[in-house]
Amino acid sequence: MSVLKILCIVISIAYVASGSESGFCETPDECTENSRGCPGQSHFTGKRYILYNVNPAEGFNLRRDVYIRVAVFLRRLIERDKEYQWQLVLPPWGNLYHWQSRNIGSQERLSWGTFFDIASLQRYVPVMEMYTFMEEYSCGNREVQLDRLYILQNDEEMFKTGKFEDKNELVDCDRGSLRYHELEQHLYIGPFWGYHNVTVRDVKCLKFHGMAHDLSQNLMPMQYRSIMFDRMEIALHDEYGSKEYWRARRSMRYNSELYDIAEKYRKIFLNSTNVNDNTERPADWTKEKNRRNARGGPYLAVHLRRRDFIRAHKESVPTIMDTALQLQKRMDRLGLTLLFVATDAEQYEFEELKSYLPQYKVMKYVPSDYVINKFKDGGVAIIDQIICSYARYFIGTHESTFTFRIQEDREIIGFPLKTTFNKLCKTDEDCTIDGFWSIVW
Ligand SMILES: Nc1nc2c(ncn2[C@@H]2O[C@H](COP(=O)(O)OP(=O)(O)O)[C@@H](O)[C@H]2O)c(=O)[nH]1
Ligand SMILES: [Mg+2]
Repeated sequence: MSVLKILCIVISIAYVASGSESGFCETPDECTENSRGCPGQSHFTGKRYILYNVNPAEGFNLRRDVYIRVAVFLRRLIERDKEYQWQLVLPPWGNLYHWQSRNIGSQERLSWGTFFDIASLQRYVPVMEMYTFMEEYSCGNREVQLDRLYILQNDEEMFKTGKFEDKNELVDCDRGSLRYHELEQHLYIGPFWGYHNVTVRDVKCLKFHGMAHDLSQNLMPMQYRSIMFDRMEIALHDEYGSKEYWRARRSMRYNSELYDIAEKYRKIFLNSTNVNDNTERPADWTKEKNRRNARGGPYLAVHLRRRDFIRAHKESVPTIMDTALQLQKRMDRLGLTLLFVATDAEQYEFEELKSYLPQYKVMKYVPSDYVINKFKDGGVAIIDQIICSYARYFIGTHESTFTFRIQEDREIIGFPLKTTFNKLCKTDEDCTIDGFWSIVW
């Protein structure tokens, strides 16, 4: 037995004796590396880390949905498995297709704290920012080496035949198309959110079909301390729309400064305050209760999705003129004269919309330099979403996940259903709603 191995066992025993979780020591190298860098940490504790990433083409609001799948999966895992302390590492935000503002600094490697309230998330499952993970995991070393990465892949055959069944099968990777490359044995580099000091020992391709919890069979915590799943959007929800889904969703409170900015804007420009609008909420989401008596500020909010949607959803996206007609009709019926527009439209489209609605006050949120520099395009979009979520009446865009997240927030705040599940239609005639995505408490 080598000296290193003996050293390893001695340290292991010392930890068991001192009351911490029994550890393991796979290879002498890892053991000495870690014990040198940071005594009393890492391999000898029961901490296990799950990381994930999503297809680069996916937008911000679908990514938020993927988070819920992972969070519910992790929560269930923690309930079942008390042997390890499972931690979820939050994938930094960056390089999203829609984030096109220039001269506001880098929109890469943004922490979750930029957009969300981490303490709130932690009331649902133990999460940590990537930078915290990197420090903790590598014990202060610069290099971070993950143990294993699974790249999830759809089973194309199932999509062809339409016969879907659960699958969790290791397959050969098509190395040519992989975004991860083997530099040497046990050393792969890849697009780890732009962190060049992150590598992984082992990459496996996994043909997967099933719910997120089916992924647990791949964790192997006796062997691996850190596991990452790429293309996590392929895993399905364990509990879509259940009480557990909504608990995870409710834990996704935004960064409190974003609420403050939206609140100030509502007060100044939309004559809207939580006290007047019956939209006060407890600071802690776990204390929130089922209700349907939120009133909302005296404005109609519309989410007007344009740009890529004009082409991708031709059959449902109206012209600006048809949008104005539908809005006017609804405003008049409700007796509202204030219109808040959240949109990714070009400025000239917004001007066109306003020109059709001269009888109303039409508002759009324009961030200050401070706000756009600090919170970037993602934060400005959230401010738009918050303002929409406090309106007396909301109209969204068909099939937009940006709209879905607003509807969910309104469900949580406690609005009557009919004030929330409304959408713009191609023309005024074919306006039927698709049903309600109601909250479960
Ligand atoms: N500020 C702002 N940004 C928007 C609005 N609508 C769309 N966007 C931007 O465009 C992106 C849309 O992509 P995504 O989140 O995938 O939603 P979806 O494509 O509508 O389902 C958002 O994440 C925002 O960056 C809006 O009303 N306000
Ligand atoms: Mg999208």
